[in-house]
Order: sequence, then structure tokens, then C-alpha cells
Amino acid sequence: MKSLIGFTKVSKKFGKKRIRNLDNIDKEKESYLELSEKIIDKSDIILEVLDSRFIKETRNKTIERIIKEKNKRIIYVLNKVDLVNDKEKLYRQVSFLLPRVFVSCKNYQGIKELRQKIKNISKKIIAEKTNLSKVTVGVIGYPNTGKSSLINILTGRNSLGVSPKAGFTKGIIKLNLTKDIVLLDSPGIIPDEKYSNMDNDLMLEQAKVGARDYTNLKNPDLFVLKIMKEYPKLLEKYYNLNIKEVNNDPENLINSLGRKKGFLRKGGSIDEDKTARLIIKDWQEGKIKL
Ligand SMILES: Nc1nc2c(ncn2[C@@H]2O[C@H](COP(=O)(O)OP(=O)(O)OP(=O)(O)O)[C@@H](O)[C@H]2O)c(=O)[nH]1
Ligand SMILES: [Mg+2]
Repeated sequence: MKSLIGFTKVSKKFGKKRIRNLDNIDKEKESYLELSEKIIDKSDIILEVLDSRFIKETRNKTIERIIKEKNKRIIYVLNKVDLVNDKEKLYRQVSFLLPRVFVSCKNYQGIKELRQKIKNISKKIIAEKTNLSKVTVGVIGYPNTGKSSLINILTGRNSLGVSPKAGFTKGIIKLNLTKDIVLLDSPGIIPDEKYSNMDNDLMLEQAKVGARDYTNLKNPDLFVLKIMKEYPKLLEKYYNLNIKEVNNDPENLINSLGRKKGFLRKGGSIDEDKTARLIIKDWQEGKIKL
């Protein structure tokens, strides 16, 4: 497999253990826009991978505008659809996003449809551009939306590492889908103005969409408050807690769950931090469906 300068090469022979990062450290420091433009420039088709639970939060309209300006084709991939209970609401929400495919990398849903869409658009592109022998498909999106999982499933080879921890993929990785179609995996992109180690609201937002790990959040109780506000009774139902006893209060909820789980400190008081982090962990692992 040919590798491009500044790209990561995956050796078919050795699989995922042998991913070699050819990027230098300076390149990893490039801004998210520079990185995105680089992928868009290399690609004929872009798959924007979104989390079906958090369309608004994981969409990047700046990147979508650049894709349009550069005359590249886009396919919206609505991944993790297995984690959405209210499908009707989801369909209404995204009716204007075209072309789109609902996908679950977990349940192999929508993969055939997506592969076919990529092939159809690729055929058109090759027919239009007579000097083009291969079509490049760039896969971009917010951290942790399932870009690498998607490529693994599309190619049928488990060459790429995936992780519940955001920011797993480093550098751009090139893989063949067919002899005419090349896929580019990329690190998750998060707009600079949305990434913060200081602003509580931004950190909570990142934790909600899985772009910030549960071990890496300063006030886990505020996360519980946020989820309780945005999704009333969801946590009570998931953990089978007494709704009256919780009374819409995050402290009550944490105490009630901590007691149930036996998360106690030495003196016998509830370990609130551990309990709140368990909630974030369960949330980020997709155990709590919307
Ligand atoms: N439930 C569910 N989980 C998924 C799905 N797709 C991916 N995941 C999980 O989401 C997590 C992130 O997947 P990755 O493929 O590493 O995501 P990524 O977008 O490549 O992440 P970065 O490289 O960190 O930006 C992993 O724990 C996957 O198992 C899906 O369709 N459904
Ligand atoms: Mg990845």
C-alpha cells in the first residue's frame, strides 16, 4: 500500500499493531482547521460522521462550508443509531441532511447502503474526471463518533484501533476500500473555540458527546445535573431509582445510586465522586439510551 508523506501507513500484513505514524510532532499540533482542510483537499468524497444522539453538537458547519466551497461531495453518516430509542424524532431532526445514511457500527446497520452510496458517487466522479484513477474518501468528524470503527467495518478488516477514549486516532491513515477507492481515517476534530480545559460548560458538553473522558472531568456532579436537566427522569429510570426519593435533585440521585452500588468511603459516607463518574462512564459507553 502506498503511503503519502505526512500520513500514517497501515501495513496490511501486520494489522493494527503495526500502525506507523509518519506524521511528525509539529504536524500533530496543527490547528483543527488546517488538518480538516488537508483531508478535504486530498478527498473527493467526505463522510462526515455524526453521533445520531447529538447531531447538533457533533456537526461542524464550518467544515461543511469548506467542503462545499472546494466542490467536494459530502455524505452524512449518522452513526450509533443503535443508541437512539426515539427514531421518529431522529428522522424529523435530520430530514434536511442529504445525502445521509443511518449507521450502527455495533449492529452492522446501514453499512451495505453506505458502501453502495460511496461506490455510486465514486463511479460518477471517475466518469466526470477522466484523469482520475482512484477516488479518495475522507472520513472526518468530532472525536469518538466512530470514524475508525466505520472504516474497519467498511473495509472488513480490523486494521484500525478504536477506543471509548476520545482522541485515539493520531494522524491521517490511508486504507483501500476497493481497488478504485481509498479511505482516509483522521483524528477527531473539535473546533478550537469549543475545546477548553477551563470553561465548565464546554467541558461538560464535551463529556456529554464523549469527546472528554470521564476520568478527565473536574466536577462530575455537574455532569449529572446537566443530564438530569436535559433528559428528565432518564437516569432514575436507567438505574431503577425511586423517583420521589430523588426528587429531581442530583445530590439525592448520586447518594441513592452510591448507596445502591455500595460506593462507600472509609467512614461509611457515600463516595459521591466515584458514583458520579460511574454515571458518566455508563453514559459514555452508550449504556444509557436516549
Ligand atoms: N453503540 C455504538 N458504539 C459505537 C458505534 N460506533 C463506534 N462505537 C464506539 O464508540 C467508541 C469510539 O469509536 P472510534 O471508532 O474509536 O471513534 P473515532 O471517531 O475514531 O474516535 P477518535 O479517533 O478518538 O476521534 C468506541 O468505543 C466504539 O466501540 C456504534 O455504532 N454504536
Ligand atoms: Mg479514530
